[in-house]
Amino acid sequence: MSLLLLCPTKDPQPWKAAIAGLDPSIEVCVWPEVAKPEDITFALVWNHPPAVLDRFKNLKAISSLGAGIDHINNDPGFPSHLPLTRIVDPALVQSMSEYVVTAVMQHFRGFTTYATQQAGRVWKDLPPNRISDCRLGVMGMGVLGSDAATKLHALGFSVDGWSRQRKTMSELSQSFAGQDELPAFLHRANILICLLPLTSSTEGILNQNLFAQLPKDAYLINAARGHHLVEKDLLEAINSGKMSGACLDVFREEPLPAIHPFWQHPKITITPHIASLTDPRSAAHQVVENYHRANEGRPLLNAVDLTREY
Ligand code: NDP
Ligand code: OXD
Repeated sequence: MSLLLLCPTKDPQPWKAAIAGLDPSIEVCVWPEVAKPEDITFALVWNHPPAVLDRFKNLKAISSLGAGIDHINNDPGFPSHLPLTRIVDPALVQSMSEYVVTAVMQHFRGFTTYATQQAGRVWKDLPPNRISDCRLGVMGMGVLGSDAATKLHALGFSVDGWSRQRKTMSELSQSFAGQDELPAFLHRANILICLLPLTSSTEGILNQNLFAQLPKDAYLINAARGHHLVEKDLLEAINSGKMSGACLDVFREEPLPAIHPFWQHPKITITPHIASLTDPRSAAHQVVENYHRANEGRPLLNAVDLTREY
């Protein structure tokens, strides 16, 4: 029995150290150096090459290294009969809320405009904003969205949420649910924050039709997945003056190609998919626990319901 780190874009050393610190008896292999593929019973996966997973004939379960599982679910070689788990971790939640609060505040306090002014040595104030006049709309009220909404509410913002099932959180001004209530949710969102999983229902959801339903000068924060956004529709909405800008952490192609128009756009802030990075020091515990559970045929922590795709 061995645990495979199948995460070519991540440094394996912190994971190896964290796993060894919790259980030194676990044999950890790092892709592509796998001497005995038949020994692999559990795989921790991130940005893996497609059609590799089905080479491990004795796999009992697969874990995403992150909260999202779309990268595994969308792999045609994914052995979908196997249980799939994802990371649910307080450190990941905290880090995402920090990102979202930062992105909201930098827009709300005009820091993007002041950065442009600084480049031209311009000393000019923007009209004051009142926090109570700025309504935020959080798309995706799961583990990450609900924490971000709570922290933004604590700062004084009016926060709405949108999800499949209605929520009963006192921090929300209103909880909107389902496709039918999406227009009402959008009509009042001055800042729209996307924390949805990427599924067949949410792919391309941030498009021209959606932007048209937002108030004038709305701002977009997308920290979910690049494929939620129709990039040319966002450029059009910003360049036409309909939207005031965007803060984007995720892109259809990552790394974002050097020629991409987002790089130079004065109203778009870009971060390189760092909104919330899984920290092995806190997340390895559930991976080790699931490794043992999978080998012993016990129910897994943070199992994904593949029928809903998240
Ligand atoms: P959860 O599964 O906990 O929450 C997903 C939320 O989205 C739920 O509230 C769910 O509704 C809602 N939802 C799903 N489908 C729909 C739909 N069709 N219509 C309306 N609402 C929908 O996920 P997390 O909060 O843990 O993570 C969200 C995503 O964030 C991840 O999938 C990942 O892509 C992204 N992410 C990005 C990171 C980054 O660094 N940029 C880091 C970590 C995650 P309901 O509650 O009713 O089920
Ligand atoms: C995740 C991510 O899904 O980092 O955890 O994108």
